[in-house]
Amino acid sequence: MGEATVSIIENMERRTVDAFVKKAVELDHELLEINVKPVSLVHIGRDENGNGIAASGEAIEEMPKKRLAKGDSICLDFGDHHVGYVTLKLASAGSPQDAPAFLRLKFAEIANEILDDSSTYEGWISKGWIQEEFIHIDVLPCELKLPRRYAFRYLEVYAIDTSPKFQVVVEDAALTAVSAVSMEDVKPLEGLPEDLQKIDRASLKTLQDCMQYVFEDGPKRDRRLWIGDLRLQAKANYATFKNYDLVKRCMYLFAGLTRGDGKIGACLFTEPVMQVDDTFLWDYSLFFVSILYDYYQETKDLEIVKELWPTAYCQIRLALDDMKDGVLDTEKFELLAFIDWKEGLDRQAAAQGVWIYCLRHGKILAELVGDTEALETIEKLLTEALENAVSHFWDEEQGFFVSGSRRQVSWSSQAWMVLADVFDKEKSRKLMLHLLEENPEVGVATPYAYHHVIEALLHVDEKDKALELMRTYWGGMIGLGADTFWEAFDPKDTNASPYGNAQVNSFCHAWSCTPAWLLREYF
Ligand code: RAM
Repeated sequence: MGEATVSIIENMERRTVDAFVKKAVELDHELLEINVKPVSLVHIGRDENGNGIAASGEAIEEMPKKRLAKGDSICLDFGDHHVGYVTLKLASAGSPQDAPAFLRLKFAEIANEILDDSSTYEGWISKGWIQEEFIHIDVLPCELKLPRRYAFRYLEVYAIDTSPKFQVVVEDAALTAVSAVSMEDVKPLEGLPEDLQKIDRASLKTLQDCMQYVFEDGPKRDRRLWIGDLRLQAKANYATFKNYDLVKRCMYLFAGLTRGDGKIGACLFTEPVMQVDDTFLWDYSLFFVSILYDYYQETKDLEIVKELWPTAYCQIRLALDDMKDGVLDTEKFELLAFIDWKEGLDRQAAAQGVWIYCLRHGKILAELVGDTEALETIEKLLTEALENAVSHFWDEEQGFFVSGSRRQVSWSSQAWMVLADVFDKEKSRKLMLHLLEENPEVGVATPYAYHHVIEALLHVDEKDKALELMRTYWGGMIGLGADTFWEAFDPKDTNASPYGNAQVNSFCHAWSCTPAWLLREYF
């Protein structure tokens, strides 16, 4: 091909890509706003296991009567998890204000965060995510309008210092909560036992608070669009809020903001400009195929499939670059595929499951758009992938899929191979039961991976077992006071974090919202 031809093709591709971003921009929207007031003052303490709990304190009407001198604090409870902007009306009491009021404000999604001491934080991601402000106020009274958006239920106001002569008074507090959707748009599930209703409610709230200008992974952190999270959010959204435009917008963004090599990045930023991040996760880029497939199944919108199919198919072809001998080359980089944050997890077998799962969806999309060449390629890849799943990973003696050179048996490997339909339903069912019985040590670290275990159980019609796990895992978070579900949860270690310290964990995390979908679809 001559140089001129290449550049014409490149320009054409560039134009399509720009057109996708333009379409995403056209689908931008105003957020819904609601005004929320704190409902009471609470005392934050610890239960017998050391977990933070909020004990009911005083009526909110008492707040303006409180005088905060050096070392005093109050904790406002906004009654539920919210995402939004806060304004405080502050005044002084006592003698004239003869020094700045020096305040610390802590915003907390769960009670534990109020008890955390940020000065001890030594995790590997930025401390900047901790929702805490240190503020000097020279002149009281004042209206303190905080510029950041916070995700929280509790707000602690702590007077680091005033002076011996004056105190600070919080006269009023107001929150403008924002989201793309309203909780009133979804009918809560009726007729279910109370614990499941609570799980459903917290799932819906999680999803609502993550639905902003894009589907965010978590409104506390990272506050951006991750494609692995988007896949589960979109499915939960179809069963609940049904905001199709937001999914469409996010698909256009990923398709319009691919990396230089055509790969879809793991996440993207919408500010200060729209740009793809340089983090790449092999499974995440493949999920673009599944997201498009799911969108079609829900809306039957063939036009968008035609438009985005080339981008989707490109992910399948580019995925081959990272494969060796028909499986993901994890020797290249251990975290080439995400799968879960579980420490020590070997991701190769689970990645094979994802590969097959996405190829199956790709095959249906290729048929739909009539791309016979792609269809032929995908069919070939699928046959090979299924053969490799068994020849590389199946251990007949143990009755499990094993992963990597360590031949590791993990929950995620089994779940993904079942979701990929490597075996027929009955054999997959037996595998899942064997998994529950043997309970291999390499379990899961996040609701994201736990979701796939539950979905695999539902896939083989083991509804009771699925429900049992949902009740213990998601119910476990409810038992610890969750209003929304968390990014990471280990029932045996409530302080677990993928980041070396739970202070930066997100406690309203998109990928944990799936019970709202599963309960509606399967029960
Ligand atoms: C974290 C976020 C996000 C997830 C990635 C892989 O940074 O929690 O939700 O998709 O990891």
